[in-house]
Amino acid sequence: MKMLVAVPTYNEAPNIEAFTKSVFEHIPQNAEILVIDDNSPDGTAALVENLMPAYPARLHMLNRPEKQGLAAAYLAAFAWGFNRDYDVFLEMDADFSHKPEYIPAMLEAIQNYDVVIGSRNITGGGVEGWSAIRNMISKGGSLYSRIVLGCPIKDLTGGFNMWRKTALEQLGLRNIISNGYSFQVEMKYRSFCAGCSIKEIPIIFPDRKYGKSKMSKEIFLEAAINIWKIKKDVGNDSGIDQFVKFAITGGLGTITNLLIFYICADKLSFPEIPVSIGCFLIAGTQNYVINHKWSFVQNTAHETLSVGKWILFLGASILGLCVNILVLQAVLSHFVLPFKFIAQGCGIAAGMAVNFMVTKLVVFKKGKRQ
Ligand SMILES: Nc1nc2c(ncn2[C@@H]2O[C@H](COP(=O)(O)OP(=O)(O)OP(=O)(O)O)[C@@H](O)[C@H]2O)c(=O)[nH]1
Ligand SMILES: [Mg+2]
Repeated sequence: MKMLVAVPTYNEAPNIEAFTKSVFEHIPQNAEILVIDDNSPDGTAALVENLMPAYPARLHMLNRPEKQGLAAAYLAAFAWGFNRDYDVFLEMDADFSHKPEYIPAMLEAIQNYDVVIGSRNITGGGVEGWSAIRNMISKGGSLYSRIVLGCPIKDLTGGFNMWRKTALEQLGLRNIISNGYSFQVEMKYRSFCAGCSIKEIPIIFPDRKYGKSKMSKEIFLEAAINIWKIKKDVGNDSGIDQFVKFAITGGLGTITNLLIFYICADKLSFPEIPVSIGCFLIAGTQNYVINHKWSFVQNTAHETLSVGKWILFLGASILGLCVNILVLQAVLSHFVLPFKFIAQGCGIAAGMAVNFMVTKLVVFKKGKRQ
């Protein structure tokens, strides 16, 4: 398998030469390195250019005009690599926190997995030279992300990861929403949701040797909030989750429906069928809004409420209404009931089953975003 090592750099002049040499010592002959430099003021790019003749056709660089963040750098690297014949991509920091010594073990593991994660949080892995506070923040951050996302990966935040090209192609890279610290979390969570096979191998992660850390309170806070956006945007909507939410939404709609029906049909003695239609329109609108905002939110994350979809939703519900009315009529004509709304309840139950299937498969059908 042919590998591309992608190395984003911003002010890594003190590290980049020794780092590049060390990586070349640990990768196969056919593997290559791509440095993505965002016009580092400290002249990182010039140092890479000086090294290029020593590694003909194996050391590449993407020069970008300004600092655009880690995610943008990696996405550019993947796009660059997709057009060439690499099978495997490795993400790596240039500051020696990701030791080149681990690359062979990762390459071995990628033979059998789609994704290989250099993990600080499994037996044999860990960090070196971090204060207790920083360690606690990092561990807490990983645990927090795992719980919020319901994702079993132990090191969600780390950036030393190897991907098969075929895995990257499944992630929907065009839809990545993170451009900071949460980028790595999002990438891994997307691979988990896409059903990729994932292997964590232990790494010891020393603090950067030279240069300044870019971590700050603001970055950390932004990442903590982003996790929720990622969950909302990427999360696998298990059919069960969706059904439970749809049922709760339907339940609320039913209460609205029955209440109006009871007042109009039972108390005011209006004819049942027109009342049922009125109930349907009101409860249907309520259901559309709640389903859009909640039950099917993962499918609608990039859409606003729209008249078109509302009509489609009501159209889908018309089917449910037809079933509703048929059942209502059947129950009314065959049973003697203390209240007519009981028959309407039966109608709603049957109509809702039809409604769910059509709503899920037609109205809130997942778009072609992946
Ligand atoms: N191209 C590019 N590289 C970046 C950017 N921000 C950070 N990097 C590089 O990405 C790698 C990881 O950087 P960060 O995630 O900021 O973490 P760090 O600065 O290493 O922080 P510490 O490890 O805590 O010192 C390093 O090689 C950085 O030089 C950016 O905006 N553009
Ligand atoms: Mg670092």
